[in-house]
Amino acid sequence: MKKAFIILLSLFLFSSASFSQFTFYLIDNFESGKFLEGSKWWRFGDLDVTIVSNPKPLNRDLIAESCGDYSLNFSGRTNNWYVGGIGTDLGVDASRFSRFQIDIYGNDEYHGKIKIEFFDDDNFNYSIEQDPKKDYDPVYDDKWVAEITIQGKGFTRTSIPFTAFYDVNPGVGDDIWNPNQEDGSGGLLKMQLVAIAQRQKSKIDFNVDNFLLTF
Ligand SMILES: [Ca+2]
Ligand SMILES: [Ca+2]
Ligand SMILES: [Ca+2]
Ligand SMILES: [Ca+2]
Repeated sequence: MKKAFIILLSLFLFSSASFSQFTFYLIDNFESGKFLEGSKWWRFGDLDVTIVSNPKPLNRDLIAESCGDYSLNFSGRTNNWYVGGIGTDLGVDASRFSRFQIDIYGNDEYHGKIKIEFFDDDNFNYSIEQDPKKDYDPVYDDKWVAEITIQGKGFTRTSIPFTAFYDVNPGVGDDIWNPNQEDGSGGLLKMQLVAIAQRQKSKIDFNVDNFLLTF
């Protein structure tokens, strides 16, 4: 109970000063001890994912404590930078939020990057049509990307404002960040996390946790 309270408290502290209302949208924190592949998540490329127990922090560490018991390990090797990723359907009106937050536990040896990808619905049909012949790029909707460099050991919290994401398909969609469910748009429909190695031929190995939309 105490632990649950600490987790909740730290999420509040880092998402908003307001205690009066629910101030974040939790995408996943893996505290179920399961990676729901096939129902909640899909996986692509050569990325391996495993639920792992979080190390107990040696000193007080609010962010490590807020990661609870479990996080999701990403591992894999590549000959050409790209390893693979995971994705989930969101289907939320994200217009009341302004940031994406994630906690990442790095590795001494392998750093690399994680790309965060968001898809908003611009042709008002609650779906992201993708072209399987063109890397599954969206046909009618925007794709927004931001990148995070993986640090060393310990949980690093990153909070990226939506304004820092950039549209990677100018001319497709309306090139406007509009994750709101208005006029028949499904809003923010989908998120993917993609692992990129630090060197062309290398490995990745890090844990991710607490995917949130926040203020
Ligand atoms: Ca967790
Ligand atoms: Ca669409
Ligand atoms: Ca676009
Ligand atoms: Ca858009």
